[in-house]
Amino acid sequence: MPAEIILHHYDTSPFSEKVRLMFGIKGLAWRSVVQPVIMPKPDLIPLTGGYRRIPVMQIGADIYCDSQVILAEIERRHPKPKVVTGVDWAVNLWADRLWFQATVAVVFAEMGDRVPKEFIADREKLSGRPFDVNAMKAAAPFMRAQWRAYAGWIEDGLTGDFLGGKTPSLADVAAWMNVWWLSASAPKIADELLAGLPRAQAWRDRLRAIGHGDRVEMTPAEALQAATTTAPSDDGECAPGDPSGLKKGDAIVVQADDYGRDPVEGVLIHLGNDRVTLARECGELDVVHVHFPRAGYVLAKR
Ligand SMILES: N[C@@H](CCC(=O)N[C@@H](CS)C(=O)NCC(=O)O)C(=O)O
Repeated sequence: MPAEIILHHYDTSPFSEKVRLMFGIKGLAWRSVVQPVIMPKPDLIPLTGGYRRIPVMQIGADIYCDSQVILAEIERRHPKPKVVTGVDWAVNLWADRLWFQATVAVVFAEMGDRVPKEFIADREKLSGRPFDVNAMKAAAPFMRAQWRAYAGWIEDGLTGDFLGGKTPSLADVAAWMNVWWLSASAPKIADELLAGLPRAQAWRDRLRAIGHGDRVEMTPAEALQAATTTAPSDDGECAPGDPSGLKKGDAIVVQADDYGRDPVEGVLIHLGNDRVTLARECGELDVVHVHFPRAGYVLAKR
């Protein structure tokens, strides 16, 4: 029996929503492990080796960190229907970074005063910057204008039912996260910012109707067990001439280049333009392969 797809996530996580929608588009069955919204995450860190962000996908002893590599792996294992086309990955990074920054500012300008202080302290540690609700309120008019400009691109890009044409593409999935989160946490503002954009509004309803595939809950202990009873899926290969100069077997450290930069150490086993994989041995787990995207991550020799 093939190993199950396990998603470590929590329901309010926008980056997880990208993956849940991808499961819906592909019609996949998956297991859901709900992780805490703030540190500590004692059931996640043993799998990732230090990476704390959400979502993380696990298939047996393969651990995929970051929605970029998660979506790429789902597309690779389940190519139908095809979701990734053209320069979708570039659109994905724009939606993850520029558009998301605007969404964060607009959302927390609205609900920042109601957020528990433990959450604020956690996110300050994660970003290395103050979580300043007053600054977000002051920036809100500018950020709302940015958000509206980005939503306008969606309106203009919708020549069919989806940005991908007749069927949803990765561009739809990437953009959806921002619209979904704002609509869920500040519905009145979302409606204001989508006013006069009828195609974007109908697109939001269409994506919402797709759902999340077939979700069944799993305990963190079962997920750890799934990692110990399987071996990683393949041995990987390192493309010669990679600009990093790194070679298979090197002891390396990988970390995000934006926030949540907790380093993950391991032995390099796969290096391509889109993905880096390291092998880690950890305690009661034998060997797990931990996969990260290249775009947005920094690698160094230890
Ligand atoms: N580039 C990452 C960003 C992930 C991210 O920022 N996730 C948020 C939740 S949506 C997070 O991890 N927040 C801190 C936490 O949950 O501990 C990705 O695409 O997965």
